Amino acid sequence: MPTAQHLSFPAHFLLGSATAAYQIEGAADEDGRGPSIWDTFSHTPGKTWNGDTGDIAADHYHRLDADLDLMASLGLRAYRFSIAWPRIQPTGRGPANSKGLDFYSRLVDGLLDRGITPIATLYHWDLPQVLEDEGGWTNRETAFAFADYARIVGEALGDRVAVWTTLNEPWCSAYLGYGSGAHAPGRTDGAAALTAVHHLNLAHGLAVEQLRAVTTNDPQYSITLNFHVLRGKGEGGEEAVRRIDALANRAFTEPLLRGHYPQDLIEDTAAVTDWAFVEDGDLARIHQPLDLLGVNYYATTTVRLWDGETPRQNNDGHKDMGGSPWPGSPQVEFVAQEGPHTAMGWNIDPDGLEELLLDLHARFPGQPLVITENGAAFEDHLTARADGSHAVHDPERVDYIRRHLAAAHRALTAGVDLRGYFVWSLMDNFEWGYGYSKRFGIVHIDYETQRRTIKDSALWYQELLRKHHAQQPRAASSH
Ligand code: IFM
Repeated sequence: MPTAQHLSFPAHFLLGSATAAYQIEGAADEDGRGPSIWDTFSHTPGKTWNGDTGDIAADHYHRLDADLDLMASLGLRAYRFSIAWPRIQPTGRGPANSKGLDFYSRLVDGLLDRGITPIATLYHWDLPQVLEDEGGWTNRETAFAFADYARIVGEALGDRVAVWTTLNEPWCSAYLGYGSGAHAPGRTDGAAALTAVHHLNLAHGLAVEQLRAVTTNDPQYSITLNFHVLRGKGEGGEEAVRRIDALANRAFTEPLLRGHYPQDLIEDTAAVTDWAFVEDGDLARIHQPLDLLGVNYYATTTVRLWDGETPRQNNDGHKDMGGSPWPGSPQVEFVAQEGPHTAMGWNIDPDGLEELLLDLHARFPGQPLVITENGAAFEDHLTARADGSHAVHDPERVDYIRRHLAAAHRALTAGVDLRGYFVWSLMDNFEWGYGYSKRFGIVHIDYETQRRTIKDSALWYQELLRKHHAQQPRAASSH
């Protein structure tokens, strides 16, 4: 197994792992949780692989203590999880459901008791279905409902959570949810997708305002974006990159970090929308100081301008469900990436991560960054040992994580203010439209028995964590 010995990060650097509520919790109908758009979507025939749903998932809701012990046994000192809005407000509005809050309070306390820093994401895609029935993220009111939800959660956990992330990958929520139809709620309307982009950005700003007003432990505030690292091909490659960069990256970074939408984005999408959904004052509210910018990175994307004659290639790494996640840019073609690939069909390119970090550092000097997701799905095989225990030998995942950590380390050495790395994911889980067919975990889940098996990648990570933490004492529990 490759050694972790040569990767040495600064003592304050957070090394952790990440999950999301709908992907692991299960207990979809318990303790007052209301339905989310992912319940509706996954229960709709043809939307997910094999008709899989998150009804049971990794049953984390019922196995909280054992999973916390598992994290501690791996030596984790930081854990990024998400809070399910429909557990807190089953219909997306109104008073808090105390049983929902209690679950996350126990999770946070359980982490702190084990010396693990809690990093909470408020929204990892599970919008209460009632809000979607009123327009979802195309309805401006959803942003204000989100702010109320943020306040409720902040009042309950705002004395203990160290880092608040408002949204995870709003690109996916907007463009896959409302443009391509690959994610819940499964709409295929480019104008709706762009409207959702703005309301998600607004929701972020409003939520940070609310959190700041109620938290008491001086936490950090962040948002996580899934950046598209783009390579242009052929004559029109540069123009193709510009267009997709505007839609995928700058539609978020510019309002969030600079307080405006890019002019070229507005022009590129003029035939789709007039952007009238941006109201006076919105951009000032979106443009909040961010303590951390979360970076999710898995692969690169190659684009070129379509010649209009040969069949248009659409290899953007997402399921084709009929619509386009690229409103206003039908002339851009997504070219198949050279291998090697993961089980998702995504190319493996650690240099892309280094390039991204250096680029963000150059464009937004002084903005601290954290890698909130990086990891890989591979075809894992559970093997039985003579003593009856189990193992998963996943050298490709070890290699993937090791090489991406090395790329992060190079960026750090080059001067990027990088504060941490979170492997996706702690455990195998519901991979959205791909259901349980893709395994990203460093811990294997047997979905029949819910048995957890530590993969070789987790053992490798444990060794890295052991060496890293040898530099610093364990933080005392602070609750
Ligand atoms: O599983 C997802 C996660 O929910 C968001 N980021 C990408 C991961 C892998 O597709």
